Amino acid sequence: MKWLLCLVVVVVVVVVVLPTAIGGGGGSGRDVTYDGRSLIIDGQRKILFSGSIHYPRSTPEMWPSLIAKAKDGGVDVIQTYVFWNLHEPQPGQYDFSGRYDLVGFIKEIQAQGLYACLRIGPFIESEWTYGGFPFWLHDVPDIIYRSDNEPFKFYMQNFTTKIVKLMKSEGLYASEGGPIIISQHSMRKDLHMSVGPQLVAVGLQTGVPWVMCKQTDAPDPLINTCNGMRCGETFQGPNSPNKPSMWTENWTSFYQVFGGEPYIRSAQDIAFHVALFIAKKGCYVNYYMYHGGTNFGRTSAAYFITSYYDQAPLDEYGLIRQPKWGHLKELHAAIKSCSTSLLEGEQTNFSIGQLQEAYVFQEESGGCVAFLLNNDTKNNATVQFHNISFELLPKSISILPNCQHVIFNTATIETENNERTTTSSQMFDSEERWEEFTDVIPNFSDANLKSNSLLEHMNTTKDQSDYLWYTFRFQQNSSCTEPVLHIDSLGHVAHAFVNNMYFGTAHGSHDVKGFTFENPILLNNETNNISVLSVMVGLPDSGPFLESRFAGLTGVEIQCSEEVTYNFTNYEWGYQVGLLGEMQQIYNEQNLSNVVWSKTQNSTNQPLTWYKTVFDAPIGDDPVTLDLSTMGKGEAWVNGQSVGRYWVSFHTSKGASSQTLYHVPRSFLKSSGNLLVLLEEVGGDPFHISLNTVSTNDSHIHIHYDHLFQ
Ligand SMILES: *[C@@H]1O[C@H](CO)[C@@H](O)[C@H](O)[C@H]1NC(C)=O
Ligand SMILES: *[C@@H]1O[C@H](CO)[C@@H](O)[C@H](O)[C@H]1NC(C)=O
Ligand SMILES: *[C@@H]1O[C@H](CO)[C@@H](O)[C@H](O)[C@H]1NC(C)=O
Ligand SMILES: *[C@@H]1O[C@H](CO)[C@@H](O)[C@H](O)[C@H]1NC(C)=O
Ligand SMILES: *[C@@H]1O[C@H](CO)[C@@H](O)[C@H](O)[C@H]1NC(C)=O
Ligand SMILES: *[C@@H]1O[C@H](CO)[C@@H](O)[C@H](O)[C@H]1NC(C)=O
Ligand SMILES: *[C@@H]1O[C@H](CO)[C@@H](O)[C@H](O)[C@H]1NC(C)=O
Ligand SMILES: *[C@@H]1O[C@H](CO)[C@@H](O)[C@H](O)[C@H]1NC(C)=O
Ligand SMILES: *[C@@H]1O[C@H](CO)[C@@H](O)[C@H](O)[C@H]1NC(C)=O
Ligand SMILES: *[C@@H]1O[C@H](CO)[C@@H](O)[C@H](O)[C@H]1NC(C)=O
Ligand SMILES: *[C@@H]1O[C@H](CO)[C@@H](O)[C@H](O)[C@H]1NC(C)=O
Ligand SMILES: *[C@H]1O[C@H](CO)[C@@H](O)[C@H](O)[C@H]1NC(C)=O
Repeated sequence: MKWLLCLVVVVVVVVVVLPTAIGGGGGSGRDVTYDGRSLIIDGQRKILFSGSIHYPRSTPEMWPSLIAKAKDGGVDVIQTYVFWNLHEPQPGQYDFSGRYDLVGFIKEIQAQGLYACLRIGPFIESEWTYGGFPFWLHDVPDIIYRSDNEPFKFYMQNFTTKIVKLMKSEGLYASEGGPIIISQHSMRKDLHMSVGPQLVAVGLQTGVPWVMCKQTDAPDPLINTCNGMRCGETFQGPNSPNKPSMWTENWTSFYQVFGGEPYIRSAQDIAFHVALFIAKKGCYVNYYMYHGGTNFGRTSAAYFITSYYDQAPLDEYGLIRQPKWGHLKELHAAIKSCSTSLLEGEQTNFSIGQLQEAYVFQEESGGCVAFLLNNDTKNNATVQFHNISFELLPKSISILPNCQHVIFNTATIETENNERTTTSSQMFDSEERWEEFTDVIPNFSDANLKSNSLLEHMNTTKDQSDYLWYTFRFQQNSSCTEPVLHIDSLGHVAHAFVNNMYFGTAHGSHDVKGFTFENPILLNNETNNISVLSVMVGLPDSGPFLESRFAGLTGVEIQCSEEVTYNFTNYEWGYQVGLLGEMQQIYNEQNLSNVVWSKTQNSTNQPLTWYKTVFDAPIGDDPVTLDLSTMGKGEAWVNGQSVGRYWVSFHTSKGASSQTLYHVPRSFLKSSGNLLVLLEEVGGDPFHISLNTVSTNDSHIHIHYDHLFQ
């Protein structure tokens, strides 16, 4: 889980653009500095609430409303990573179009009057495929990622420079009048890495204090920050009195993997830990995530579902999640109402009971703020504070902006719950609707790549596809009475075909990637064609030595009888990267005729089958989602755009699918004649999928914003 990742030292470098770095710019720029208390913007200390929203996990059409809802929720700063592998698909070739329009996203933040925090990476982890690294880095000779390694540093600096120059040319740094007050050159330090590569970026002249999280010995001027769920309790504080206390990743929930349950973190728990962090002189809290969104296409890392942090204050679809959004909004307002005393007052803390504590900020002018904490998880506590008696709820913090009256208690939810409903818009249950194409199972003689060993999966596909066919042929030398095929794989999925017949599937999981396939098969007395389809469900995103990970088959045997076992591990293998339909891109309208489609008669349990149909968009503008609960495993495209990998047949320990609903952004749709293509690997029933709209029952909340973005 993610706590394990925290054993790996995490480094987040924040580049705060100093006024000295850019020459004034005619007074339109902002000065951003810091001291031991907080960031200082134009001479003013600030307590800032920040929310992570990742631009490629939604669509440009969704950005204005997401940002407006964050602003209305009391968020001051939008934080995003920069996704290297989206922007530089080939060395020196850049893409900033559509969902990748980083400049457009930052400009929308600016248009709505919020600040931005840009985490350029290059390593982002973030449950994103390959942690954000472009796969071509893998083939750079002698490269060792995230280390003091010249080839790595070259490409890292090359990309970082590209982004910084782009931001500068658009005038997006605060010092130029733009919204970016913090540019984190975020870099999770690997086990085998020194600080060296971080410092490379110092040369970028953005101007600059740096921040590193989970790095208590961050050398000056780097600011060490905290990541976690309970930074108020776990963070030892900045390592110098001149550095502010910042919490750069406070998890609002948790990511979810296929086979895993959703993680629900209560609004009360988040509010408690944010209030505690502020009480302990924290000045910056970032919600990771404020809106998680969707891992479209093949962008999620190994085994992650497409729905990302759906439990955040804004759900996957961008709908407000109550009471989380409202409770945090009230917390932000309570803290903002007394931010002068918090930032200017002298902080003391003292015991007001066995498990109760007061944190008080006292200004010379008389201003006073108190946080009264009850750390007893079960019982109310009656305490005396300033000669007034208070009854504190279990595990809660009360905020008293004048040291007399409670205006907010972290455990008291004033906001009503809301409920999300999906409304079926259409079914696909008539046979006339569907056509299908069963993909070709290649055999050894078809393979254009041959090798006398089992090749590593990623190095062979170069990430051009999730799919790699491993094929061989053989003639049995003795009669096989009960042949059993045995496959060892290091991930992630293997489907076995013998003489064009499907003999089953095996897979690993997020936590245990390796697995064994063992199923009886049927062999003939002539040449047998064995074709194993190895599938990856995203590249790894974390851990050391990412450049030398291994996936795919590692051993193959056929047990023929008690006495006879054939070992094909070192044998003549033939390979094919990708599926035929994938190579032909038959999910695009213009390529449909590249294969021959037939009417779908049998709906279920045909492996390796493509299905296509057309549908009209649901009326209205509620978000749209596909319910794929009757499918197995595969990928879905709408009008040529992939909504992501689905894997409904991977059940949790309680026997449920981790994800059945797959978000189809409104902007993917036209009013009618939308092409839906499903690739099903193991066998599913397309007749009983449905298209739904999603809404909540509290439509009284209206967020007003101008459509400033174009
Ligand atoms: C970055 O790399 C690309 C291609 O690899 C190259 O064209 C470009 O000149 C490089 N830029 C810098 C600043 O090294
Ligand atoms: C005040 O807070 C500090 C830091 O959290 C803690 O170590 C100390 O015990 C607290 N003092 C009292 C009197 O509770
Ligand atoms: C509250 O108590 C728990 C143990 O029950 C302890 O781990 C935590 O640090 C305490 N928190 C505060 C703010 O004192
Ligand atoms: C705890 O305190 C709250 C607020 O004062 C009160 O409403 C509630 O009844 C108390 N609960 C118990 C068990 O005393
Ligand atoms: C509380 O009351 C005592 C005695 O009545 C008094 O000495 C003390 O100053 C009071 N404290 C505050 C904070 O008002
Ligand atoms: C498989 O191999 C045979 C000959 O060995 C060939 O005729 C056939 O076309 C190949 N391909 C498929 C997809 O069966
Ligand atoms: C990757 O494949 C290339 C050939 O494409 C080969 O030369 C190289 O040794 C392979 N590397 C690894 C780590 O398997
Ligand atoms: C069957 O026997 C032949 C000749 O003895 C040998 O070349 C071949 O590899 C054997 N097949 C298998 C699957 O072991
Ligand atoms: C293969 O040959 C054996 C012995 O010659 C025979 O018993 C068996 O039925 C044959 N199997 C098939 C599938 O033809
Ligand atoms: C099959 O062969 C491979 C490579 O020679 C070897 O590592 C493996 O142990 C063998 N499997 C068995 C069960 O002997
Ligand atoms: C359709 O399904 C029936 C039974 O489910 C089966 O007998 C038949 O062979 C299937 N036809 C095709 C074309 O797959
Ligand atoms: C960031 O917050 C999440 C919870 O939201 C937590 O799981 C994670 O451990 C935190 N990061 C670190 C490095 O502590």
